Amino acid sequence: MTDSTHNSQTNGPLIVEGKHADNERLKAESNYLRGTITEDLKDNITGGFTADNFQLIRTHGMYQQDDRDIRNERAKQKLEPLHNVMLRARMPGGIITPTQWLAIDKFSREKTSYGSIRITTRQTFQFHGVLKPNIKLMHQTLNEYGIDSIATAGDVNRNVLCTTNPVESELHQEAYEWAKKISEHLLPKTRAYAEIWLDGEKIEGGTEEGEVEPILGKNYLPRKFKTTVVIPPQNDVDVHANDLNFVAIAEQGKLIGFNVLVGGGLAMTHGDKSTYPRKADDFGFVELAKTLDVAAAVVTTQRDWGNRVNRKNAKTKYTLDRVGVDTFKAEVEKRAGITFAESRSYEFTGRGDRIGWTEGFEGKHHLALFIENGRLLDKPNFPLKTGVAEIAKIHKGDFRMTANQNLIIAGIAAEDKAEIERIARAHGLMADNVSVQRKNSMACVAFPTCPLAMAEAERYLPGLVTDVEAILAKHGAADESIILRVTGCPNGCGRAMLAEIGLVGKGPSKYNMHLGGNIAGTRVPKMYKENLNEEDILQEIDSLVAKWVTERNEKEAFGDFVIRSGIIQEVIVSKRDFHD
Ligand code: SRM
Ligand code: SF4
Repeated sequence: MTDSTHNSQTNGPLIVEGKHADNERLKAESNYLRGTITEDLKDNITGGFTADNFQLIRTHGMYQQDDRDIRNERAKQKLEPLHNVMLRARMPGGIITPTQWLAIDKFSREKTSYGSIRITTRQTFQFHGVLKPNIKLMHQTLNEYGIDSIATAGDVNRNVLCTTNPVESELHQEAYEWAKKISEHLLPKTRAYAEIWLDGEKIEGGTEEGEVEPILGKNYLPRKFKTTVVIPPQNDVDVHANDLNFVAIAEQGKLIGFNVLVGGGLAMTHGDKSTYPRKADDFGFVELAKTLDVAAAVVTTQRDWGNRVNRKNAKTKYTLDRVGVDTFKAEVEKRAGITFAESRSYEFTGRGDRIGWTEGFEGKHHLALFIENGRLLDKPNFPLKTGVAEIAKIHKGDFRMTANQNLIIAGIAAEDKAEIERIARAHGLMADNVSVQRKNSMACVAFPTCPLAMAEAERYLPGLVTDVEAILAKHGAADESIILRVTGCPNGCGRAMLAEIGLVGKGPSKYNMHLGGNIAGTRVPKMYKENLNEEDILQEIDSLVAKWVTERNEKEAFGDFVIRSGIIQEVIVSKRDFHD
């Protein structure tokens, strides 16, 4: 089965005319992402970055933040917010070595205010709370260990995801190599990062568009851009959240090419019907040799046709809906010098990580650890972070961060299994009583660090899951689960817009409830009830679960049930159905 939905075939203008958003000016004037960041770094009067640099540091993988729990208190004391940066590393496929892990562990303990390592929904880690005097040191430390944070934020192609399952290792290895190649190919070519953070040799920026950035251009992309390589039947990377996806097609275990899916994305804005989550469209199959050409062609088409006037409608998903899927696809074919072949058959059957031990290729063992919300921190009785560091000290394989915010200790030799499990259990990283429901639940960061959060997410999820576990048990379904995701605002970082129950922050302790995603992650859920408080949410889940367990067909998943039984309408074409 191929997952094909041509969302729309409109033929709107290729270019949106009008006054460009201010971000376009600042990118154009930035001298290829340099701005005046170096000068700003020397300014000790403020802990933050000023003017355009506030935005430009994003293209170097950092966001300026402050602790929202103490913001009002500091304002009362007439103090500037406690500015710091969050850093997000570039880790295609989420692979990190034990030596690299020990380095980031040390930095997070010694130089960040929160002391945590946060595994993200896009297979990498974030530091939160790095003060200005430590920023350069941070980049230099990471660089020493072969890690950078180039283009993990901003209007560029972000960290490239790759299915994490190491069981079919030969195929995974090939797919991972492509994730790395695509990441490198689409990376900004400017030397700004090396110059600013690593004291690299200064090279003049170039003046002609295309001279320095042949793919991204002088103004970079109209908006953020996200890419995955996925190995069916696992859809752990959630392809429909991404602008560009390469679905690995194998014959006799060897990778032969990719089906290409374009135009997924999950964000929306409350009250703005021109924004909506949207699934990616299937463009067809391409042979391996043309992979990078296709990647560049999709990126450059979006670069040239994406909306630079209104950032809310600037992502690839809106470009496809404006110009028409066939028009966009034909342009990609022209630019890549190919004709897409008919998509090869594949099927997605799930998205979760196989928590616990699995045995794979060449007699190696893998231990997937469930990390709630991806937050690695030493908590009383749960020294999770120390546990991972202790494992890193003896582990000879590597670590793989998953897009479900978990961590796989991959490639463990048989003789090391017992000791690694002992360490994991002793540090609270492995427990037999974690429910399937908890493993299938996810939340974004939200408070206290995210400036856009409207409601709690990461801090709300653990208690909510305990309540949902109790509801399932009450209805005799303790061993079952519903894909439950919470995001603190409609940007959707916790991918609630691909969940069976998705909660989207609306205001303090208020959420919109969406229903109807499916297990495979190929359906967008639709709003069921608006502005629910935490008590309402539990009541709604209680009555929905009661109906599900009594009225469902055999083995019918919750998300399928709510659609079949008419509780919610299926979203087939987002632009038409989502706000309907
Ligand atoms: Fe996200 C912005 C956290 C995955 C859609 N996201 C943010 C910021 C940086 C807030 C900001 O702009 O100041 C958040 C920082 C919070 C913090 O304190 O750490 C933030 N996003 C995250 C992470 C850490 C959530 C997590 O719990 O793991 C994820 C980091 C991924 C990474 O490593 O790169 C994260 N963000 C996502 C995803 C999910 C995905 O990609 O699979 C989405 C939805 C998919 C999509 O893009 O459509 C997502 N984040 C957004 C958006 C909305 C973009 C849009 O199309 O409008 C914003 C806001 C923006 O860009 O204007 C945003
Ligand atoms: Fe912040 Fe909203 Fe993303 Fe959550 S969904 S991390 S609240 S931007």
